[in-house]
Amino acid sequence: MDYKLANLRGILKTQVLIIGGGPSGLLLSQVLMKAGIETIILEKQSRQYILNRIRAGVIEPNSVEVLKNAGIGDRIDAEGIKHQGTILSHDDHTIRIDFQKATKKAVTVYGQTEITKDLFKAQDNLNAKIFHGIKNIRVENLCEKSPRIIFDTETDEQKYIEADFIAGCDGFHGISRSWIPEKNLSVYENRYPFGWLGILSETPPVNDELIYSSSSSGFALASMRSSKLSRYYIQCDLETKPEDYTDDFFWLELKKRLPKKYSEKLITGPSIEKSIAPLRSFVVEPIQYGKLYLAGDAAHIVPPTGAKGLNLAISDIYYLSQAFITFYNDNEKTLLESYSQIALKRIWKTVRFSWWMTTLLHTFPNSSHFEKKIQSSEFFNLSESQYAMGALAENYVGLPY
Ligand code: RFL
Ligand code: PHB
Repeated sequence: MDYKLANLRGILKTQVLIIGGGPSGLLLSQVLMKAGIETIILEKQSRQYILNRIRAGVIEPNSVEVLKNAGIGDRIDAEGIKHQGTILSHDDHTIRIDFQKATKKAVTVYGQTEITKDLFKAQDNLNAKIFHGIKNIRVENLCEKSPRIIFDTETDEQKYIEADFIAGCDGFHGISRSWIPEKNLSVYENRYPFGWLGILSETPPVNDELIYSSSSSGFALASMRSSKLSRYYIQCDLETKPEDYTDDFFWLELKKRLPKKYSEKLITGPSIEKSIAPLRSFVVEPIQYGKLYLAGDAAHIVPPTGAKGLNLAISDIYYLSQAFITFYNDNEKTLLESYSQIALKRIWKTVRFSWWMTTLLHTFPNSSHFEKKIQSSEFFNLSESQYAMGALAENYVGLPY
């Protein structure tokens, strides 16, 4: 169907059109709909596909608060596991970072998959309009009063939506970021020369707190989803694929990399999911242009070492939703106009922390003897300084909004 015909057949209209139905897009829609603002979500994948993605596991208290205010706190309260601290190790030296002592706060272990499930359910209860399987999405009049999005539905029907605003919540590989002209955009990127190979296994976690372990064989992380479900990661080469690693190899490598007192009690079993994620830091500036507002991984990526990606997406949505709500309720544009500036301040502090945690704990293939010595010294400085541990705790539990 051509564009004019679609126009004649009726244009869909909404207040905030959201590209991407991952955690950022779903949460934004949920918060706005609860405030009486109309939304439509356009998502490339099926709901099942999104719910099968295994990603984040650690949620900051600020994030829990935002999720609760959005009306999806019940299951987090009932099933989330509160962690008051975490273990860091360097070879066989271990330290415990006590979040509670340093900040009086705790993080919650609750999977991104579960948050997404809770958000879909809450959105269904509000009769949210979510188009799945959409294709060929493009934009017109981005800097005018009513920008338009044109796309093909799952059944190849062309549709056409006019909105007051567009929220780009379509992740790192999404399209919306490319709608900002290159000359208006600064890109900051750091690619790390390794990835994380992650597995999920139906085995009890090796410890009741997470273990971030740096060893001469490389980094490893022992995490969990519940008392019966473990999530483990090992640093791996970027050129490899998940199929290159047998479960036996994974467990052997993990044992080598965890401190002895933990590896001795590691319970192994078949993996039920195995995937590789490359590590990078990436930020664009500004994260608003015309009527487009970017949020979450569409605007920035951090390496997962500080458990910050999803939490940063949630803080973006907090700022952006407040800005839309004050615009619609009070006809006040200040927060919308300063969204990029306000959100980027917290984004950069979190990018710094994630880069620092990554640099502290990973084996860098070409690092000099000097850099290796500095890395050890950084760890021992941390282990001997309450202030350094306090700074880590403060960042790990999440900086204030
Ligand atoms: P998402 O989750 O990528 O969702 C974007 C959605 O947009 C859709 N999309 C499109 N839709 C329409 N049209 C297009 N052209 C589109 N292109 C894409 C996609 O299908 C998708 O559904 O981004 P969002 O919502 O911003 O959420 C960000 C988080 O997913 C991410 O930051 C976290 O998973 C990062 N992360 C972690 N974050 C934490 O806070 N704590 C953690 O413990 C943590 N662990 C992790 C992580 C990420 C990992 N990987 C796999 C990179 C562990 C790992 C291994
Ligand atoms: C996870 O459980 O998937 C997880 C936990 C902590 C991180 C990254 C990922 O830093």
